[in-house]
Amino acid sequence: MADDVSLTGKVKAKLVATKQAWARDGRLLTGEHGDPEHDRLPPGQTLVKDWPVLDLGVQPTVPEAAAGLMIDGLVEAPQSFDWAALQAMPQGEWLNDIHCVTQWSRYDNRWTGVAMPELLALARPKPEARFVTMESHDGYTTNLPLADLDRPDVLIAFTWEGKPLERQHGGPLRLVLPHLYLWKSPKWLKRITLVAEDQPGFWEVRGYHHRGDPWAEERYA
Ligand SMILES: Nc1nc2c(c(=O)[nH]1)N[C@H]1C(S)=C(S)[C@@H](COP(=O)(O)O)O[C@H]1N2
Ligand SMILES: [Mo]
Repeated sequence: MADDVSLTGKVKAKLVATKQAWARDGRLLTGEHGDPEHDRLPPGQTLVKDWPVLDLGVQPTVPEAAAGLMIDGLVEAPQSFDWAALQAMPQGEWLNDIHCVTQWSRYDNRWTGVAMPELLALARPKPEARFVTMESHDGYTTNLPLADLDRPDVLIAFTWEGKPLERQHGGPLRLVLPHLYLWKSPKWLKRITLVAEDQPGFWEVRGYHHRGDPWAEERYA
């Protein structure tokens, strides 16, 4: 699968160092606990109208022929969906708000894609699977409790606002997981591995929270 993928750009070492320092210093923390029932903006966040691009600086070009998703690890039936298989799954539409730990939030993003529980159900998680690690074409990794992935509001997205997802935002496919900070939503996703023990990913080993609930300001570990 990865053979057709070309990488452009190089890792932004300065951005990584800055974000690591934020985690060390506990930057942006307000100490408030937001209430999603009454508020729309989580504590410490700023609303933006445009859609910022945030990544390590290495943006892969993934042709549809090379795009797909593997679901493996602690599952009864490991899956390897190619692009056509993903398109053949039941498609849905979602509208949600997204929240990046570097402080911006963006309201009313309209996506189409496939609901994550539909894909996980085909793989049939084993009872001992409690966490996932996710891997992308740029080498990025992040981790989650399986329960946070296996929700009907979590999707593999192919379009945004009616257009194919742009490469800079993770096209041709990315995860969209709106209830946690956006670093838990890998762009250019290629693999989800179910595991028994939590395994920290790229930002989590650099001081970021293992779960990342924006309402509880779970920015840092
Ligand atoms: N593959 C990959 N996915 C990633 C990242 C990354 O560097 N590589 N950055 C994360 C971070 S920190 C954020 S805030 C969002 C940004 O998504 P956007 O660029 O579409 O706004 O992608 C997340 N997913
Ligand atoms: Mo982010």
